[in-house]
Amino acid sequence: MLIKPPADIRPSEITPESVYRSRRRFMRESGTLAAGAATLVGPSAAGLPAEWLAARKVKPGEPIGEQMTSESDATSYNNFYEFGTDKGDPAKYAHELTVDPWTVKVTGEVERPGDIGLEDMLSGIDLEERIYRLRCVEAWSMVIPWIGFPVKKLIDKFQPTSDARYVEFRTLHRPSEMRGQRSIFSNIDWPYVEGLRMDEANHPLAIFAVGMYGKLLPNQNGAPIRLVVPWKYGFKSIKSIVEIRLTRRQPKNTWNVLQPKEYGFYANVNPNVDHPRWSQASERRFPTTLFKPNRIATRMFNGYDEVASLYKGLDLTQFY
Ligand SMILES: Nc1nc2c(c(=O)[nH]1)N[C@H]1C(S)=C(S)[C@@H](COP(=O)(O)O)O[C@H]1N2
Ligand SMILES: [Mo]
Repeated sequence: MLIKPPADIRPSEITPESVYRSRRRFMRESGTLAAGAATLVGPSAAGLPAEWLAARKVKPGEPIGEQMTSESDATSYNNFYEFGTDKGDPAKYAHELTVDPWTVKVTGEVERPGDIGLEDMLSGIDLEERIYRLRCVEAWSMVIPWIGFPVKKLIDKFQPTSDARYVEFRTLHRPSEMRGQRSIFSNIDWPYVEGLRMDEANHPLAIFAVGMYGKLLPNQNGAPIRLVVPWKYGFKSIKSIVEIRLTRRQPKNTWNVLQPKEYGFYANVNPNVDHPRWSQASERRFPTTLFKPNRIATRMFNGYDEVASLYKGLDLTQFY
């Protein structure tokens, strides 16, 4: 299975906008899209009680002067191969996942390893909104208001040892509720895994998200907790995390294992290093239509220049 090359045409582009919209409305009303809509609300949909977020102060995000992607685009055009390979599959099928209760195992090079319930894990952690660009390796991008907190805040709670050099993250493996994991066409070695160098994980821009658009995360966006690393291609931002392991050695990461020539460990957004099958110099920024593809130039580190010092002396064409 390959991450699909940037499709410059998608259904919303070849169908006049009004027809597309009314079809979507029809599908929603007739229940075809009920999954996507339903996961936005409801007590158990996101692994945390619905009141949980309402009861917490969330520091508002700083505007970035770029148009925000609509909530409906960000929750209906997704990559989450556990639920299928089509962009619409996660919104259709992610409601089949039960995310309540949710436990995260923290293990490896930490003084205080353990299994911990999500609510306990997040107690005492301040939430903030972060309005970030998300740049998929397939050359489309969005601007999404996440709600979360720095990765470092959580990892520090478990007291990394001096041997901790990397952080590995694992997604839930539950084929009974994740139809993509049951698919005979999938060649992904589940669970989906990702990793960061310790200094990357500790960078203040790297966050765990538990919400978006002022609400708990919908399942298709990685409920109840996912990583968001805005200067890297989207596949690094692993969803629905159940295990965090601190390691001495560089962890495997799913897309690198599948196609090492095409997807690296670092995966920093880089307009100067093309994917072997397409250019990374530009991207389609949502909203995009046939008449307005909204193609914009891709920026080094996705515009987050403050991370450049992490990669001093590293040849980014070799360590892509
Ligand atoms: N577990 C898991 N995490 C994942 C993926 C996936 O297939 N499985 N897809 C990744 C890719 S390729 C992208 S672009 C982002 C998309 O996040 P979004 O759907 O919230 O926009 O999730 C990433 N995290
Ligand atoms: Mo992606």
